[in-house]
Amino acid sequence: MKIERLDLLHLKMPLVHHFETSFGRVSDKETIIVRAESGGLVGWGEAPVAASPGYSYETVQTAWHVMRDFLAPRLKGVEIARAGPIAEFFSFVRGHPMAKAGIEMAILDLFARQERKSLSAMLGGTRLAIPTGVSLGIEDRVEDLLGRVDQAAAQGYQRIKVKIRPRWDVDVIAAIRKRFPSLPLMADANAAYSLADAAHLRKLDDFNLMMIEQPLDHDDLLDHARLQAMIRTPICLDESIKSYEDGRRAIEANACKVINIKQARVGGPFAAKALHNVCAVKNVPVWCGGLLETGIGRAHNIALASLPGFTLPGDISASSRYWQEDVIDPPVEVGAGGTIAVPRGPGLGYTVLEERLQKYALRRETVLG
Ligand code: OSB
Ligand code: MG
Repeated sequence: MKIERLDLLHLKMPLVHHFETSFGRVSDKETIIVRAESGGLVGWGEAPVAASPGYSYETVQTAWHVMRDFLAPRLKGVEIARAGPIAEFFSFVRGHPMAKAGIEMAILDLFARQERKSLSAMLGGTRLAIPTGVSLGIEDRVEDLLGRVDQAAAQGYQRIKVKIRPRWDVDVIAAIRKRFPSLPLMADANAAYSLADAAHLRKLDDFNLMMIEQPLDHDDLLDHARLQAMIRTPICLDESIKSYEDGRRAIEANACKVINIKQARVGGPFAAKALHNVCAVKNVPVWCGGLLETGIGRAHNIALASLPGFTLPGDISASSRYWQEDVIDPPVEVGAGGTIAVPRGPGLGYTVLEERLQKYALRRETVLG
């Protein structure tokens, strides 16, 4: 297959509720949708970058630049033999995993449509439905967060993750545990602490958390290994795992007991699958994380989470938890048991609503063809 045309769309979509983490609050999600064309078929991907470099160094501007000026030209006239790690063509570009992932997803979708298989089938997924959870941001008042936990539990989510940061941590978790003694609960610090906070973080051991996600620096493994030796709560890494190799090293270094796999963060669906495979061999449980994706990135995440090693509920929630109107039809829905059905149709398995993309697009450019 040759990619005949590649288009980028910069979207800005209003969130139904603001989302606050230790690095800031957002009320809109900016993202890049990738549209790839070949042989009369269209494939879709998403580079779920943000407007600002808070979670990672990649932003809409850097990903646009890297895709337009380096990655897309590399694909010109190239025959891609089969669905696989397209990101391998991109090894001449250091880093920028989200830019690479967006293109790899779109090409995987193209192959899936050509072969009339679902994304899940293309990746080797085995689940018909995936167990899922929700990620709740920092609020102005603890009462507001308790209300949102209440609502999410009633909607059936199988576990609830709350964001923490210094001064919004132990007391908040204690308040949630008091109201919901047996709720499957975890906390995500988004790199807000240092090893000097170990004694404070150890207080979280009293609350039976499933895990604490990324307590320390975004590119650290050594201090996470030290911290894990000092606390009982299992450490899950997110920001620290920027590639398959990072994941392998983290396991060897005992820097974590769980890994949050995000295909955008590790460079694409095939690197994500490889990481899932090594974690299965090493008995490290994994779950599928998210980056507030539109329905397009969300469909890719659902397919990834259908692989057998994704045993823990992830951060793939219903479209309505983020959007008034999603860019796919039907929207992603969570059933009463806290599961999402894995679509069986070819490719994404959802219809992309091009007029919605147009409505939320700030910019569109053909970067190949
Ligand atoms: O750390 O997992 C994270 C959202 C944006 C950036 C980082 C993170 C998150 C989430 C929400 O926790 C995941 C989602 O619901 O898509
Ligand atoms: Mg996280």
